[in-house]
Amino acid sequence: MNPKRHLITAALPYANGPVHIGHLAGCYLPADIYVRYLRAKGEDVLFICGSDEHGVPITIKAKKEGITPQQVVDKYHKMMGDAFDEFGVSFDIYSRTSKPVHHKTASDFFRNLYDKGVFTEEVTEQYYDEKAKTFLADRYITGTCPKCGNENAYGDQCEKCGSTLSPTELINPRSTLSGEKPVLRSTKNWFLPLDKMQPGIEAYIESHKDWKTNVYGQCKSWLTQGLQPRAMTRDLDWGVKVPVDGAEGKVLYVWFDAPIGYISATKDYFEQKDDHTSSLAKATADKSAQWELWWKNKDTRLIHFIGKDNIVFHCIIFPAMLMAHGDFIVADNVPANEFLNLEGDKISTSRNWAVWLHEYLVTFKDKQDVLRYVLCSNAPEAKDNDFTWKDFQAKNNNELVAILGNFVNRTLVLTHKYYEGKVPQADEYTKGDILLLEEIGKFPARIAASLDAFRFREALAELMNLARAGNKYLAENEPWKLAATDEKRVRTVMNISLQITANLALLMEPFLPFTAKKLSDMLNLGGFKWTHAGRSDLLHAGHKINPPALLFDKIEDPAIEEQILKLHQSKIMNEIQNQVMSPAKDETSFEEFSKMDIRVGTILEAERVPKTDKLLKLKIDTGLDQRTVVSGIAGFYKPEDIIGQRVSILVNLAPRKIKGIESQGMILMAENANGELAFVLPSKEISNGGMIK
Ligand code: B3M
Ligand code: ZN
Repeated sequence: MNPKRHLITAALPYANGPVHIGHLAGCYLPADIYVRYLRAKGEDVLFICGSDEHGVPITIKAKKEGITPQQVVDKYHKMMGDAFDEFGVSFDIYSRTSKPVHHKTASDFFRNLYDKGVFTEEVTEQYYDEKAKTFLADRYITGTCPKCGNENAYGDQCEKCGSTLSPTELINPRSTLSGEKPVLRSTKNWFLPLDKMQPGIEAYIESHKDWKTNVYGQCKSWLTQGLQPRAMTRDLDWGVKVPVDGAEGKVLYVWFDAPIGYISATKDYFEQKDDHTSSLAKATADKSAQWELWWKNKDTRLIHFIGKDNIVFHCIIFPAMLMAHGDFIVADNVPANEFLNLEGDKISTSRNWAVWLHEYLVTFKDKQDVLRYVLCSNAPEAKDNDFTWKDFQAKNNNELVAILGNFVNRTLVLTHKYYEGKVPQADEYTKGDILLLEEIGKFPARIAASLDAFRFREALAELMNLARAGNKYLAENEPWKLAATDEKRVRTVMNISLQITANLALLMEPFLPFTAKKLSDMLNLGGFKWTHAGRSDLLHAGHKINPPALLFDKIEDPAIEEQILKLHQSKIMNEIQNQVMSPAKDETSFEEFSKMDIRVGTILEAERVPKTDKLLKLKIDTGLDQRTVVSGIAGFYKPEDIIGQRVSILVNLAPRKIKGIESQGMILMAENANGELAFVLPSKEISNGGMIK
């Protein structure tokens, strides 16, 4: 298509917690880079986002924090909006789904489909809490997992074994609201008959084989399994009320109303600001005509940036809703990313395993672009990826400082040193110069091709290649060596280096907007845009540039160690909080306890017990003797690592045969919440045979 305008949406994040690096890398950063690129090219763009303020995630958070759902969304909507702002995510509007304009839009949309007879009504049995007098969303029910026996599984999922569950599968279900056993009650809800809509959806997906493989593949797999009707209403009191008779106590399913949030945010934008520069929009004074132009005109290209867990909602359910309505365009592309992990572990708000944007800025003040750079260069575009602090430091020090910053700084410092900050006139170009200038001319199209294909890592890598080319050019020509002997050549080399610097300033803007601004200001580059990049006459001879300042500086070890320490503390806090305490044992007497002969000893030899996973055969010096003990620690310790290890050993335990070996005693081990074992040791050096009492 040859679009007249681009409507870019980024997933509406739940307003139930601050923004972390996973959010940024998954969806907001690529969306922002793409939007900045389109704007730089002079395209007509609208960049839409807002907080998703409905659904069970919000009510659960409210319960946890002991405040109302409204207080939850007010708090986090503000925090999230501020964080996006601080990191340069340049939404045209950051709206919210608790606004009246959204309630009306979503409610009207539902009513439109209802009046057309799109929904089917179904009565199903749902768990009801008789004490709290409410139906229970899946997350409000806990019970024993039928698969692994975990006593704290949720109605939709067991977090211990990872199984997807339905509430009725739980053994011994309990309501988290009252602790009571819930009862099944019938309730009527409205379903979107996706089964009947499958052919239309299928045709839509098939016409988009150009989508990213992960996105197209997931859609295909849903279609192959066969779409099922899905309830579009819920028995819940937080959300958009279902606008039909007989629906008291019901709200729209959050995944029905949230994507409509893109439409209401667009309306909100035009209500707040009626001077958008779209030529057609300007011509129409009528506000509704303005938002409708963006949502109903076939010349609009709609693109949803999301994370992979939202694919089905954006590629199947929302398009099905839009098609059933009939007035709207559907997405032309849905460039979903996979997930970003943190130091090898899944990012989690509830486990506080995250790097929060607002906290990042406390340590790394004014280093927004460093994070943007690291997250983009390591973006989980085709598969899940890992963020580590060591890698963050390496990318800053070895790439931003050593390549980009170094090239720019050398160029600007020399320009000031030799020419008092005035761009020198180039003399004759060598063959090499001409080749290089030709090469520079190709960068914009190359970067653009990657961006057009939503390959942001590749685009950023190209940008860095331009800086590399600059460094190579300086290194090969060594203007600092020629300064005294070949004044003409130095002028040419410096002129070309300055042109590369100016090109970098233009081309980096979508990725590193803060640095681009800083560099453009240093170069006095006003007026030039992305579309001018590739040229070698951006800076005319005599053009005055400002004194240089470093674009990036080195990040030292202590700052990184502090971040790693913070994560470790988080992990320990989680362990403590999640520890399921074994109940206290029955009382015992001192006499009983005194019968135990526990000594300090040392492991002399260790080997695996053949054909077992867990057992090690140990030879231990107990101070009294040397004896053999079979111990179930092979899952945690390698034989070769524990020779010489001090231990505590129960020496008067009756011997018994384990796998044909006589075990003469037992090593004492401590166990943490994850079932990991550690040796129990005296806090001071006590020699073998020392008693533990
Ligand atoms: N709030 C889920 C999420 O934050 C959901 C996205 C809505 S997009 C319309 O991942
Ligand atoms: Zn389980």
